[in-house]
Amino acid sequence: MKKIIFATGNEGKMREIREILSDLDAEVLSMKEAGVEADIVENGKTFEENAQIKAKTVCALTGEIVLADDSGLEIDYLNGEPGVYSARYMGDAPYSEKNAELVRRLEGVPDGQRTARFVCAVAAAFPDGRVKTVRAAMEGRIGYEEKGKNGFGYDPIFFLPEYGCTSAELSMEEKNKISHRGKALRAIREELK
Ligand code: ITT
Repeated sequence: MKKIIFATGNEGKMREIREILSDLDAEVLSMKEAGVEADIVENGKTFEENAQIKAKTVCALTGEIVLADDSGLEIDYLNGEPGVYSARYMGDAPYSEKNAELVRRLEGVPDGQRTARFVCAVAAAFPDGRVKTVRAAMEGRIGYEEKGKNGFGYDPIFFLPEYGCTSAELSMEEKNKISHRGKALRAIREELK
């Protein structure tokens, strides 16, 4: 069976990735499972650049097909912040504090101006040097407080108007059907067949 390494250390992402790629005729291994240790410097300016850096670095180290996800939350009222810095925003503070701070920064801002999106770029790096990159987004709004226990990161404050709940209140299967990550991975899946 074909082996694919997913260059991520984020377990929340990895759970979703396994479900989304479950019908792929390949064994999908996390970096940890593949025994890869790499301290990758994500110094790209875009989600695409960072996804490519991660995928290419691990592909060069292993000689295997490698996928990587670079994602984040763009809040329009904050000029796209935290964006590509979503993982680094407020350093090691727990997400309960990061979420509370973002809600605080939008205090008094009406619904119509609370628009935001989760963005995900996925890069696939192949041992022959080819690199393929796709991007997808999920549109929503910043809520007024944390709601829901599913998902990870900023999910509890990401309100989906059509569903009347946050992405942390959806089951993983429901989130994967509509999420930035689900859409990007389904788009790149064709390249892996
Ligand atoms: P890897 O680089 O090892 O994959 P990371 O967490 O550092 O893990 P990123 O640099 O891509 O990954 O940062 C993505 C951050 O964006 C992530 O840590 C969350 O804070 C946020 N994020 C992305 N997708 C999300 C989602 O589906 N739900 C909630 N938060 C998300």
